[in-house]
Amino acid sequence: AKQSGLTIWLTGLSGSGKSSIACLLEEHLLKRGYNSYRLDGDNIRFGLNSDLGFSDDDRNENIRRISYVSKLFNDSCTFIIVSFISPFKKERENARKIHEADNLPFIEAYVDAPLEVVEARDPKGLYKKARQGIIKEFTGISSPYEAPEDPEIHLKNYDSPIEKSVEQIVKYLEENNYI
Ligand code: GGZ
Repeated sequence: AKQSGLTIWLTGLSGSGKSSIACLLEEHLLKRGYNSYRLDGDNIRFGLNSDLGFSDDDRNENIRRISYVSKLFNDSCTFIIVSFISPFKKERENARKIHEADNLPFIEAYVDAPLEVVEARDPKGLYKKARQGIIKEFTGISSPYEAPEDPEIHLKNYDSPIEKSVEQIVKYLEENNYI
């Protein structure tokens, strides 16, 4: 049967592993023959959304545009994997509404890693700069992160290899007959 569209929406702090999970998941789905595509900072914040920064308003506009772009891809029967912090519950709920209004599955996956853990990782030194006040409005330090209360998928594998998180998502997709 021809696949229909769906969106897997990863949300979580900077450094929680969203991008790595998204890459590996995309690879897995492509190998199994599903048309899949990732939306992340590299292909959205540097292009379509290059006019946006990290104020609350700009983050909301970032997520609003991404919601509609992922829905458009869904309309063309592509599995979309979204990986942005998407810190605000209201905007994530709006993304869900935009999908569900067209009967497109919206699967929220919370990449749950404690601040202490991601701050200790700090591969790009961003948390350090945020603590020093060099980067303003940094999520988790000086800008809020509103954790999902009832996500479809709750990933708590921050001390395990990312394969484990990907397996958990794949299992969810299989159990719900999406793949
Ligand atoms: C949070 C920031 C900020 C601030 C730059 N706050 O680890 P990264 O570098 O590669 O991922 C972070 C990314 C977050 O962008 P998003 O588009 O996902 O955010 S949102 O959904 O809130 O719109 C980080 C970098 O951009 N970055 N400044 N102030 N992250």
